[in-house]
Amino acid sequence: MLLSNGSRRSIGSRCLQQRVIVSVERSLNTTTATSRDRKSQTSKSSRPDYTKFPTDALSYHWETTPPSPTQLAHASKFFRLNPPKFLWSAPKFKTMDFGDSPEVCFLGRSNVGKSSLLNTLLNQKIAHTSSKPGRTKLMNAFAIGGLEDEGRNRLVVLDMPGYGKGGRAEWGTEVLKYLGKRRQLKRAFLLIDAEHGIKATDRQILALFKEHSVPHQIIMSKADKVLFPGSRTPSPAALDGRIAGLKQLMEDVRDVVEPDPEEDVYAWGEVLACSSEKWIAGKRMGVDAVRHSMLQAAGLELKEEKLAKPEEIVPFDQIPGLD
Ligand SMILES: Nc1nc2c(ncn2[C@@H]2O[C@H](COP(=O)(O)OP(=O)(O)OP(=O)(O)O)[C@@H](O)[C@H]2O)c(=O)[nH]1
Ligand SMILES: [Mg+2]
Repeated sequence: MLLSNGSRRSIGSRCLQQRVIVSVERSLNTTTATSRDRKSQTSKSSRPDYTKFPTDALSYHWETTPPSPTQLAHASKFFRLNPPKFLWSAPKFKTMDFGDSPEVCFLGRSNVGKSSLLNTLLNQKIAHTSSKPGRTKLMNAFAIGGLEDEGRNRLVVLDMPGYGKGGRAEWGTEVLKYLGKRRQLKRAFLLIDAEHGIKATDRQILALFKEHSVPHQIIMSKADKVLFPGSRTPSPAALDGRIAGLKQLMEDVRDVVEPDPEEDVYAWGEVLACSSEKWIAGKRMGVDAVRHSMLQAAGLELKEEKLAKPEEIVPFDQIPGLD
């Protein structure tokens, strides 16, 4: 299946990943501690150790291969080394700046967490956020990899106003123009709140993607609210159950996003779940996978073939048994 950025996806065999559910390890045994140690260990033991959290719980790939740890590390480093620069804000499509850099945008209902995720992805509080819907009122563009458009390692990221409650009809018109006309748009990331699932307005956007052949991918935002609701540390069994619930949700999303794999060629064959707030093993949950996906959309990801060692070429006359 040929996608707009020219890459080919393997289809057919459903990539049903084996669910590796590992229990949450509780930290440190405190029985022989001195009082100072005990104090520090108590604070540590109240924080669960999620280093064995099954990272494959945060994504569902049916036509793609999950990124390798090296690719994830590369994506993380790319954004660390390339801090974002504010480019422009535009109320209307016709007032947007044009450039040739590859572009990705973040769309979704108001309050779904677009601006927060962007700040997390870009390692800077550069986009405005609020607990009230309707905070982002303009289309805001940020450049990764320098302000000058030299065509190398430069990615433009757009934070869009939300739709639905708190959104405004005129923003919808402008976003629609953008989706229909923007040549540089390599992938639209549609955020769906993991707690609330797909709504009617999301389905309308999905229909627009289809109508305008926009490459798109679903991101389940605020996954912490599903996996770690409340302040109590979940028991391993409770966490396992919630992980299974999230997986099911992602599978259900697939059926809405890509009911016909032959026809819906612009739907990227994976769903990623993440959180802008929850940390696991020193990283924000699922965020590097989203970074990798952004780079991949722009052709800037670490290509796996670069990692492979060149194969040794055996001359024909030295192949055993071919005398
Ligand atoms: N628990 C949790 N809360 C989040 C997360 N991401 C965002 N929030 C909260 O959700 C609220 C809305 O976040 P924003 O990033 O402003 O949402 P938005 O989609 O940009 O909203 P609009 O600009 O109004 O369209 C804020 O109170 C955030 O703190 C997350 O991953 N987990
Ligand atoms: Mg916003």
